Amino acid sequence: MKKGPTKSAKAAESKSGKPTPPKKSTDLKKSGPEPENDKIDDLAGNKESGAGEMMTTNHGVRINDDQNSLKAGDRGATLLEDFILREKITHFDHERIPERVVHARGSGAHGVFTCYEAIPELTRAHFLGEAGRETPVFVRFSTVAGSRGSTDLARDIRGFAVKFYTQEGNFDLVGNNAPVFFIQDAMKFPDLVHAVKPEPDNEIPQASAAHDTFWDFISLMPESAHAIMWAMSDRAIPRSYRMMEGFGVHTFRFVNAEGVSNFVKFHWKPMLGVHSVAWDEAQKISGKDPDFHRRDLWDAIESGSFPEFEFGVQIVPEEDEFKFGFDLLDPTKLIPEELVPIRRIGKMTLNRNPDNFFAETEQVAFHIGHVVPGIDFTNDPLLQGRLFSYTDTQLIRLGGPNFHEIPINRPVVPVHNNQRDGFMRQTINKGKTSYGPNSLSDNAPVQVKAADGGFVSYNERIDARKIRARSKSFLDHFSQAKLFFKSQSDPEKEHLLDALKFELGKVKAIAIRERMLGVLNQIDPDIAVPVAVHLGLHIPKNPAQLNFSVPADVDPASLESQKGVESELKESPALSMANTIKDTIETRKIAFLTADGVDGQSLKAMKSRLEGEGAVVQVIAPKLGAIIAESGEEIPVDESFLTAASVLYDAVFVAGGVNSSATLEADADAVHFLNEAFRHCKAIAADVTARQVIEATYFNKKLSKEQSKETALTEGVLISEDATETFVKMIAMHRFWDREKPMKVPA
Ligand code: HDE
Repeated sequence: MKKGPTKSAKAAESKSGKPTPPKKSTDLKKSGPEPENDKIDDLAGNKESGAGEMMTTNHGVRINDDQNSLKAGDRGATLLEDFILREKITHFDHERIPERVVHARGSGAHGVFTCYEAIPELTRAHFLGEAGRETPVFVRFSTVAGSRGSTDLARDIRGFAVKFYTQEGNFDLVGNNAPVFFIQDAMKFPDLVHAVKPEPDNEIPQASAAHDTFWDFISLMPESAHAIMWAMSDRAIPRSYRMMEGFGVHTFRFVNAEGVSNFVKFHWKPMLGVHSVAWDEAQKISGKDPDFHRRDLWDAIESGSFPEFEFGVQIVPEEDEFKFGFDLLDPTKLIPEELVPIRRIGKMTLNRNPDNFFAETEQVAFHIGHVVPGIDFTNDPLLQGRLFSYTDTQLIRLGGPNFHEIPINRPVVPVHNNQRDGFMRQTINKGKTSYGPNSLSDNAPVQVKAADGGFVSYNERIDARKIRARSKSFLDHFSQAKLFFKSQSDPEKEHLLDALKFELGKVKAIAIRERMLGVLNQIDPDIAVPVAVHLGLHIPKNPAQLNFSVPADVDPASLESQKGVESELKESPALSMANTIKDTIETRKIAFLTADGVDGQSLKAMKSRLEGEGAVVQVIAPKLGAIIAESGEEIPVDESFLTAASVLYDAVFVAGGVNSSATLEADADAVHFLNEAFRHCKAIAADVTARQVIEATYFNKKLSKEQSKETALTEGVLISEDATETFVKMIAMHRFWDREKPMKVPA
């Protein structure tokens, strides 16, 4: 991760930013002083409000009075003639556009992608063609089910969409933070989304799958079993957008200059590791700070701690298409990393926040069909359906066929074709010809040879009958769901079971709960039994034949014997977050609990050590302003116990000082802060003179009698004269999940 002032953001940007489009005589004069605005904004004539700028109407007429409407006398009726008022109100009336049908809640960032090494043997894509080659990107992270204003911490899959502004046009990798999807065929997508969205009669619940219609659908769609495992796992409550993996989900194709194709799965690997929060914590964050992920992303970039993700590919040669016990075209299956290792071929660094949320994050239009030469599609039936949906949805959401002209969607290379007119057309095309072939303009624009970068679809042989069907190779729905569960650490398994108990516990219809137990039992009785016990139900002995993924004329029972091959792996360690990166505390937020009389020296020593490692420290006290240290020095306070909450931090330090400790020990909010941090398995350290504050907590009696630096690394609590080194290690471990169940405290 790069550290440093915004200067480095600018430097990275000017190296990597989009090339300035050629100036046109019609361009408006640029008024923003920021150099990065040169790239996208020039053509659009965008402006940043600056000192001394004169206010005008949208047509450039200078406004003399922006306070009063035009009236018939100062106490009279408003006149229809007031074109300034009407323009202002009309614009306001239309300021909201339809939100995305799914993925409505999102946050964006600009960045740069850097290629590690050329891979011409795999793909002719120019942006992957040279070590060190930089390509500007825009990323949008999102939740799926909730509305635009919903909470970031909903249990949900996260969208992970990246637009690469390459020298050969835009490439959009529109992925998720889970490698598999709920359904196998695009035909079922509207049903899935209708089921998960708030119920149509009362629009309840917001941003949550924990309701009858979702589980009704899922219980009838066994192909969703694997994705359900991911959605019920801690992956669905990430600590940060900066700490999640991203997946292209479908199998794509790489195609090289000779036209040779390999199958490819795309991956994003976060440099800070993959981390999550606790479910109880997620629910509380949703109230304390529903913008938690948005704020986290924004703050990290503002502070110069640029989020970084490595770009990885799994390559499967064409001849190995049928080598696996699952179908590469089935989007409910992943390729275990243990079978096909991930090759890391580049890195994405997010180094600039958007200037305007609406213009960029809201108006960005991704499309799985935006590919560049060297990247191509497979026949995954979900992928194929997506190829239609994305442009179609932009037509209604962004108001017409010219959304590609919105600055955030423009390629950095010139656009020439015979498409014209339509709502909101920005380009002023000159000349008489808008057709081809033509002789009046020398046949321009001309087609481009493949050798000169023209896109040529992969020459796949197709020999088939027209048919509505599901391939038999798609019908094993449970092997990989089981593989996922078996590969989790014990705490992860517990969390997944708790999530199922919670979600199904919110379902009102007993028949749906029971049917779902039948499905879970087919994945693994180790899942179904504990969930059934919690629900107080029996697992159905003969689960109904649930395969609805067949046409009306086929008897689902006839498919029983057509299950796919069991996964060859019993476990895949790469699927567990327990095996992620745990060697950095960069950007972790640490709460320092303090009060008047604090030992300023020990506080400062700890603060500078943690900040030196890239962590963010905030001083929290009973009230805002400043605290007076033992020495009489004033130490500024960042948050009070009223404005802060333990769920917004990764770890807690109780600073030393006799008076400060006495105050904190007696302050119920301070003690609650600690209890809650403990319940959520966070690292806690206290100066030795603050022992009494720890003694006031519920968890004190659960700690080992003989405490040491060793017990600190298993229990996650350290009381010491010199806590710094061990505390850094404890924070880097992220959470002490193992203590969660045996040492649970009320908080
Ligand atoms: Fe999407 N999806 N999707 N999707 N999707 C949209 O496009 C759709 C699917 C994903 O930040 C929509 O512009 C269909 C899989 C992301 O702007 C819409 C099908 C994956 C985003 C749409 C799928 C995704 C979207 C809504 C099944 C993971 C947010 C607004 C055939 C690989 C992009 C929009 C952003 C958004 C359709 C399945 C990822 C309606 C029909 C699988 C990250 O077009």
